[in-house]
Amino acid sequence: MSHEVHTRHRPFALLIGLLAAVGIVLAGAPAWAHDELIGSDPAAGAHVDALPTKITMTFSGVLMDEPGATDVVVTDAAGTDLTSADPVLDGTRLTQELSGSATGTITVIWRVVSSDGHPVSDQFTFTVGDGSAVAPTASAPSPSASADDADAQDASPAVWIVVGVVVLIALIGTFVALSAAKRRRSEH
Ligand SMILES: [Cu+2]
Repeated sequence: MSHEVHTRHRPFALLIGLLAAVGIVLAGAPAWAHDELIGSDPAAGAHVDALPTKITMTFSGVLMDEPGATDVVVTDAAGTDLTSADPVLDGTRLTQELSGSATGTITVIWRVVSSDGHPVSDQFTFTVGDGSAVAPTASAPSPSASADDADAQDASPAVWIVVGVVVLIALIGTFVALSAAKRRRSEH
């Protein structure tokens, strides 16, 4: 996004800045918060011995359970679908049953509707089998998987609100400037 400020329009730029600031404050209100994936089993990036019979995902808020709102796609490296039923949503927990004995990199693509009514989606992978020469670690798999990719989405609401406010003000400003120019022209 360009932050160019034309000196001729300095008061206008100041107005945009003020309104953008208001937008940022509004964006911080809880009503704008999206639910995010806070953990899964298997965790993102985990190595497991065999394909589990199900994947569970835990979200930061109670998701909206509407027809078609929730979707989970689980595939192996070849793109084979591994799901064996529709995903089951229970409050903050989403469960997807799997079938088969796929190995290698498993990709989980999910889409849910956040408690604020907005769709949220992302994906993560985990690995079944040792795949390569990677020695399995003796420790237990860590149950708390942070969804790294989800963080990137968190910033977007505030940014888009600011962009929206700036665009709106720019449109109003353009309209006002054009009307003023037209008025001036007709006066002479
Ligand atoms: Cu939202």
